[in-house]
Amino acid sequence: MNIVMFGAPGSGKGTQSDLIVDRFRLTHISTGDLLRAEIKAGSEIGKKVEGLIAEGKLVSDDIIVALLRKKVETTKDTAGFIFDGFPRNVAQAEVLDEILKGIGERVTVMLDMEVEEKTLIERLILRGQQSGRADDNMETIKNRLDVYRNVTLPVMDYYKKQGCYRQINNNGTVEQCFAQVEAAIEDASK
Ligand code: B4P
Repeated sequence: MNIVMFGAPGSGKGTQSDLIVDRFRLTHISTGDLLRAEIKAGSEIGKKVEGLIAEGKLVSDDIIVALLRKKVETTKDTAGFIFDGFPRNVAQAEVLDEILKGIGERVTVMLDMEVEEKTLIERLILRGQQSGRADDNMETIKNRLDVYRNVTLPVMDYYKKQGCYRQINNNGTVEQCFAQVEAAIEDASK
């Protein structure tokens, strides 16, 4: 079982991934978390990506693919992966297929988290106030939404063509969303 969590910034990919881990015992890979860990550690990669993330831009495919590949190839004995925040463009989607093929796997289901834009912005602003995350401010959120529309949205068609696309409505509560997520995963695993 390999799940791609897809959606606009703040659509709940990370929140639902944590619940999926508890219920289905999969390995959670959040590319946003991997990058924030590099920044916190003060690594060369962290120094390269810090400014880009604060501006709401995507980091380069080279950097993100190397981090992801290492994480997948060094994880042993797992029932599968949750890819949270990856792929964010079609080139990354193609690389993910190639990495999974290398370990005899494929994407089982892609969960597209749909949230109204007004709600997305409210949730991200609230998180920014609570956590101090550098990219959760109005100006950066606008940039992140532009990148999502222009660069990330075509990934949806990529998975529709593969027949593994599922839409999830996350305008309600976390629990209402997870009920749909759980049903979609159970359906995909039949
Ligand atoms: P990410 O860390 O992936 O951040 P995100 O898309 O903003 O968040 P997510 O959708 O997970 O929202 P969450 O559950 O937290 O990316 C950050 C940056 O890293 C990117 O801008 C980019 O620069 C870089 N990056 C990452 N991956 C990359 C890649 N593959 N290629 C290039 N660059 C990459 O939810 C948000 C908030 O809403 C939370 O506070 C949560 O509590 C709340 N919430 C969720 N569901 C709710 C609900 N139902 N009701 C009320 N609140 C809810």
